[in-house]
Order: sequence, then C-alpha cells, then structure tokens
Amino acid sequence: MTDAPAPGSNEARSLLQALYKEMAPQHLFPLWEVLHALVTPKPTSPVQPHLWQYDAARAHLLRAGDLISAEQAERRVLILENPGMPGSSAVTTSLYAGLQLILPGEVAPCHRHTQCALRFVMEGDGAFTALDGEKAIMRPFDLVLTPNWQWHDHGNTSGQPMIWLDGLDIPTVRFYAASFAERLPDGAMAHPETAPAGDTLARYGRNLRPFAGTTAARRPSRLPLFHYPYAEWRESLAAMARGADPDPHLGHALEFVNPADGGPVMPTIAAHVRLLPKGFATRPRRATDATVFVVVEGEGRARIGDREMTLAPRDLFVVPSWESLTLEAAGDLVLFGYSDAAAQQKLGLWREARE
Ligand code: 1HN
Repeated sequence: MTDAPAPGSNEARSLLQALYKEMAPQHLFPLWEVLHALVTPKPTSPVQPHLWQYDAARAHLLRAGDLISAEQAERRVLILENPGMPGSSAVTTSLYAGLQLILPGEVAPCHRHTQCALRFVMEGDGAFTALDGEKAIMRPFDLVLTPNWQWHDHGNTSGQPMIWLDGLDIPTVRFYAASFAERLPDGAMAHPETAPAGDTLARYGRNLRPFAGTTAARRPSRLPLFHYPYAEWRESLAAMARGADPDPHLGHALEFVNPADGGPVMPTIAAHVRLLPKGFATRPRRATDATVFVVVEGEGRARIGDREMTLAPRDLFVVPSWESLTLEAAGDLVLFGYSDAAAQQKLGLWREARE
C-alpha cells in the first residue's frame, strides 16, 4: 500500500493497464472504463431512419415468387433490415419487419412459435390467416394478429397475389433467449377448421363476449380478438376527423386495443393508426419506442432527426428511439404504425417528449 503510486499518475495508469491485461483472460473488466457508455443520459441506438419504397420492394418480392414456392420457403418473405444493424434481420433493436407474398393457390404451412406477430395487408384481397383453425379473410389494410404460441397458417384462395407486412418481436425473444417453434405433427399443412371465418369477430369484436366457462368461450381469455378490419378502423378515424381538431403532435390517432384488458394488442407489440388532414403538419415529438410505419393513404413528408423523406402510398419507414419526428400531410395522410411500446410500458421504460 505504502509504495502504491498516486491515483491518476502516469505510473498508476500504466499499472492499471497491466491489471486489465491480467484480468481479461478471467473475463473480468473494469466498469469505470465503460460506465458512461452503458448508462447514457439519453437513449443511443444503432437504428437508422429509413424508407422502403413499396414499388421497388414489391418488384423484388414478385421475382422471388417466380423462384421459390411459399411451401418450400415456409414463409416467402423479404426482410426489411435496418441499415444500421446489418446482418441482424431486425428493423429496430426489438422488432422485425418483412413483406410476405402468397400467390393464388398457395399455402404457408401451419406452425406456432413464442414470437408474437401481426400482419398488415398491403395488397390483394381474400387470402386468409387461420389462427387456431379459424380463418380471418384478409382485405387491404386489415390488421390480423397471431399472438405467441398460437397455431397459424396462411392460404390464398383468391385469384390475386397477396402481400402483407409481417411485424414480429423476434429480436425481443432473441434477447431473452426464449424462442420455441414447432410445426403441426405428421407434416400436416393446415390446422383442422375449428370455427367458421369471422366467428371470433362476431363473438368478441362488438363489445361482447361469451359467458366464461361455456363452450362458446373459445378464445383464450387473455387475447380474444385477432382481426381488426380496415373498414372499421378507417371509419373511426374518419368520424374522429369530422368532429375535432387533430392532436398537435399525433394528428387524429387511435390505438388498437386488446378488449380483454384495454391494453395494447399483444404483450410486446402496440399498434395504432393516425390521420393527418390535408395541409396539417405535426409538432415535433420523440418517444422511446422506435416505430415502423406504413403509408396507407396520401402523400406527405416525414422529418426524422435531420433526415427528410417523401412519403407515397404503401411506402414503409422506421423511426428510431428518441429521434424527433415531424409529419406533413400533402393530402389526407393515413398511417399505420407498430412499436414495442407495449413491452416498454410494462417495464416502466417508456417516455415521450412533445415540443
Ligand atoms: C412467421 O411465422 C410468419 O406466420 C412470417 O407468416 C414471418 C418470420 C420469422 C419467424 C416467423 C408467418 C416470420 C414468421
């Protein structure tokens, strides 16, 4: 002790370097060298703002459609990978996004996994996602959920290609090392039908539910509803826009809810829609939930930090955590968005700032 060099002296610094070198093989490292990067005063993220033009993505997806079947691929999907996270298959640190193509007559085999998924229909009309053997017939801009560990398969019995956005919590599940997945036994492609298409929407989608403990109460009580049709959410937005001024930071915005608890649609993923009337520009807002957006209708501009993007129908874009977002509507602009706000709110992490 007595002959230890004065802390901060050149001698102390070189002895510390020697100490680090000796410790490293035992997987021991000094916190004081990294603390400032571990606990930052505000969020830092590798996620970059990015826009995917739909027409370009669609052309590549249709080419893949000529080269591999949905059954061969299991899921024929182009991943929207964030340019700031190469090789990650992730669109944000917690979420995945992909564009899935299913051609007329094709099936995507039944499976289930611990990842939660949502589908948001980009084009086509009449293919289905079946959840636990009940089909949801998918129409443009419908939202369909496949919550974790529920059997799901897809099929296209319509005459047109169907393309939808898949939003999953793959990076979140990978973070927890909690991925499980399985196919139906005996190579079965489709789940046996358990209920007619639309049955759940009628039983659980109109502020009603079957009596608990009866055979009519088919759905898991925690996540009863899985289909949120465009015709319904669009009409709600339109009614809202007729009757009130838009919120300065969000425009007219509605969140999709799980009717069982009034919370977000799935444990890890929240989803919403918004309408910005023609000529409206939002005030800048930032939030800790990085968000993936789809342009449903209209044209406009997005400013994300110092990036500017022009928005056209069906384009997709991603806003990183804590980057300031400003939106401008050239015509009535309708957006769908999903994020990990559901998980962050449960963990006490979620924050926003409105300028
Ligand atoms: C999945 O289950 C689907 O069911 C799509 O359509 C994309 C990406 C990774 C893992 C599971 C689907 C997926 C996926």
